[in-house]
Amino acid sequence: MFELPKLNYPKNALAPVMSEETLDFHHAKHHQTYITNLNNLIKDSPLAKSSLEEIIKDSAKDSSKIAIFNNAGQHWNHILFWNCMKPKGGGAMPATLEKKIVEDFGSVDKFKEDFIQAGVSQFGSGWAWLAIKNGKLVVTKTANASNPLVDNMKPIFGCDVWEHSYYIDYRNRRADYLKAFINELANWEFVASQLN
Ligand code: MN3
Repeated sequence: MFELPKLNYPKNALAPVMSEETLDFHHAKHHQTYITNLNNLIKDSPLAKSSLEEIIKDSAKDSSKIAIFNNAGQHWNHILFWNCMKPKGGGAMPATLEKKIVEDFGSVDKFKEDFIQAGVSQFGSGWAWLAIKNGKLVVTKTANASNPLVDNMKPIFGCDVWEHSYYIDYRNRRADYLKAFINELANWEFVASQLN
């Protein structure tokens, strides 16, 4: 049985960049629903004993398991998403992360530009990602519940661009939400910790 992880910060601690109302709906309602659905879908099946990553990789290859894939993917994606934010986030990156980003993107600004563009250009619901692919950092995007694990990458930073993540606070302004996420919420210490 999968369970809703606790947030590492109080629900009002990201305001005004991300409001308590948004976090409350997003964590307690949306994320919880994915977990409830996933638990119901895998109960009494061989997948009930698998890890979340195993469930995602197994169901990604099997179109009859699309409901399992969607709910497992969204559970994994949201766990990462909550960890990628902190109160008064953004700002300077740990040296290890900054060095790697400059190496692979040319500059921190170029990485941020690419990341925001990935989120803005994701048509409909989905995610923008920073992931490790063959030892190199790449920016990518996925639709709906998918994530780069499916393509043998390791996602280390992700932004939810489903409307439920920003519509209360930003209405239709997805670009403003992405800019605020990366410049005022990002927990770069956590992201740096995922490099290894
Ligand atoms: Mn979401």
